Amino acid sequence: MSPRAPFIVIEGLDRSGKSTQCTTLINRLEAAGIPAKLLKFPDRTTTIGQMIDAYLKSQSELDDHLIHLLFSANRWELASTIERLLREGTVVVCDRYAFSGIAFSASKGLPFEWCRAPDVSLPAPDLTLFLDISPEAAMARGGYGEERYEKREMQESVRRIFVRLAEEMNGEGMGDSRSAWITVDASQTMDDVSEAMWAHVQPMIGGTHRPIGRLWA
Ligand code: NYM
Ligand code: MG
Repeated sequence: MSPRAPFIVIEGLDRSGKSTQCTTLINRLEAAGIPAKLLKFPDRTTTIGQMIDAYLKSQSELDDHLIHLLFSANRWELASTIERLLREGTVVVCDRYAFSGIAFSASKGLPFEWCRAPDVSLPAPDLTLFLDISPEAAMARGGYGEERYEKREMQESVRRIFVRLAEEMNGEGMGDSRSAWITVDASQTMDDVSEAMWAHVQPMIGGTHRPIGRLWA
């Protein structure tokens, strides 16, 4: 049986350089002759994604629980596509995933375990690269935009929860989740960040015979 491709998630605060680095990573994979597909959550193109987009732009008001479930549902919409791509040998790079879901909603005061529950059993990334930057440094990059959550205090709380998730993902008792979490210093130059990311991705590009894991299952 031919190996399946790895599933790679990029996480980080707003303005951590995630989107740029995701594109660079895809280009590098393709230059190495590896089929690769970039997905982004929220995926604002679906019907659910359009509801999320309107909420983020403050064009609609939704209960905190409801918007959390919509973000999760938006991942479940793509879950079978992710699995199919991996089995076909296409590396999937995801700009944000379930960790953003927990970090942002728990920062609004929803219970951590409640936030995790709807994402349990999603396809688990083989590698999560967390682009870590302080909210001050992120703001110095030209300030936050107009969307909900793009505020200093919110970003500080989100970062604390990402750090908690990092400890947990690398700790004992993760069962079948088996997802390596690597923190990358995102305050470095763009080139240094992409080099640091590539150093972790490059060894995986040959694929794996490990079955696709299930998040927190
Ligand atoms: N966000 C993203 C959440 O609150 N929950 C989620 O599950 C996901 C995937 O959406 N501030 C938040 C984080 C961002 C916002 O994402 C929009 P982006 O990557 O800035 O388009
Ligand atoms: Mg953003």
